[in-house]
Amino acid sequence: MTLRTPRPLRLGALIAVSALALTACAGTPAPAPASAQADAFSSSDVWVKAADEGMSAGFGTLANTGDTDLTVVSATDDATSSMQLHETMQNESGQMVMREIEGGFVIPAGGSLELAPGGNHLMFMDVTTPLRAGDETTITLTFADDSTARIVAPIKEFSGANETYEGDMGDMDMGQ
Ligand SMILES: [Cu+2]
Repeated sequence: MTLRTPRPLRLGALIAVSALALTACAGTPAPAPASAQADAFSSSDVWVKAADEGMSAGFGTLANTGDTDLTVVSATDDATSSMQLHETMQNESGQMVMREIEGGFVIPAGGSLELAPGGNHLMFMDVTTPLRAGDETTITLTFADDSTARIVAPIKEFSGANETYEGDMGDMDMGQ
């Protein structure tokens, strides 16, 4: 009898210690990180057009779960020596031309921005590592506050965009 009684006591002591540890943990003041733009970002169905060299483009949906607008100011991908954020506009002679968008891609608060052939897109300016259909490539977006988000995008054959971009590329070279 004398041997048994200490047991529940010890258990009780252990429980008390754990409770204290938990309290201490929860109460520890964590450094409050400024809410980064990248935290509110998500993407879906992002894909990149297959290309061995030259130009290519990335498309998909960029979404913003936050309550303020998100701005993508730049993008990179190891497969291209440079990347631009492009919009497609009709020029004075009625031709559709693409050009670097001023002010970056703005993803509205609680909304999304569609990147699609013939519209806004991530422009691979000079593919240095072949983008092969079936592979994946990693795009890094940088937001206005310097936070970043990575998108792993599948590479797909897309002949339609090829036709569109051949004409656009000529216009862009001339506009340079
Ligand atoms: Cu473009």
